[in-house]
Amino acid sequence: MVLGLGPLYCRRLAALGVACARRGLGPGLLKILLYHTGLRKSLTVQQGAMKIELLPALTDNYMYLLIDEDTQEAAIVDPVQPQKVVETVRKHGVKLTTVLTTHHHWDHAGGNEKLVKLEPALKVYGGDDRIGALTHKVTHLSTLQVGSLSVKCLSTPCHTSGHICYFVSKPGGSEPPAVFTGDTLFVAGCGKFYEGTADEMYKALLEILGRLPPETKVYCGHEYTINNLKFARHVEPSNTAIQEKLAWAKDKYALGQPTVPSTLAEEFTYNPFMRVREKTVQQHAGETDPVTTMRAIRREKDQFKVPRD
Ligand SMILES: N[C@@H](CCC(=O)N[C@@H](CS)C(=O)NCC(=O)O)C(=O)O
Ligand SMILES: [Zn+2]
Repeated sequence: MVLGLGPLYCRRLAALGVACARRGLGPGLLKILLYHTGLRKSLTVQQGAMKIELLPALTDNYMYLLIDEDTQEAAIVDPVQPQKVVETVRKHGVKLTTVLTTHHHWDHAGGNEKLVKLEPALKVYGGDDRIGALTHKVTHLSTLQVGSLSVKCLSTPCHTSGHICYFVSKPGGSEPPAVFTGDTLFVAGCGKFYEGTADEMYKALLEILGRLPPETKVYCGHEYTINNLKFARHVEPSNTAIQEKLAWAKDKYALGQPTVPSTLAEEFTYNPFMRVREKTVQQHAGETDPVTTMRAIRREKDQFKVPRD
């Protein structure tokens, strides 16, 4: 179930989209208008005993408030804008106990110090000593609890060497689990290889995240979906899953709605970096091996000029 965007807001955004289109102003300008007028809105996803509020931050980041409905305890993922986090926690009337940091980059961890000043008893988790206000250093398969929810830490080095994804499930629950993927896995894309190799990203995407339950919902660190899908379409022009997802994402975007979450099963249909074992992707790269394909398409995306359509 997805809650959170009022009809008035949707109408305003739709009108803005139509006005831009009528004046011949493309999606690029609409994007600038949306982001610079602060119109990116939050969204709440109910997953059984888990409630997840998506909080847009900066230009295209997401913070996520994770609430355990059974105990009203909460965690925040990558709280780069602490004031917004505190306001959202108050709105829900929950007890914030935990910070889950995916990696040390400022657009993810840059709010930690301020947040712990506002909320001093917080436990701050992460996999890298460069993370501000860190109190609990985790490694691969470390576990922790947020109320009755179980959180499993998954080490996915490559974008940064200490990157952690957080897999959240309700023991005995029947609803799909969630995974917070930071800048390792995006909807239809992956993070740049700043501190790692193609081999590491292959392991992260295919052998760690790719082996989680296929229905797992994916909550990533940035709203990059449209640009990622345009690259995916360049890699696999005949893939209808990519074409359909791109049309869907453009509609979402015109309404100011997030394209997050996806699921792991969906990612395997349109994300070129999850599809490096497919012949179509390997042929595009001129390779026959998944890891060299990963390296080649990441290099290509680093240089890719996103078409304006
Ligand atoms: N703003 C650009 C990318 C900015 C950027 O370099 N982002 C980092 C994470 S903070 C990244 O890993 N991007 C993945 C990519 O460009 O494929 C976009 O819309 O794609
Ligand atoms: Zn980032």
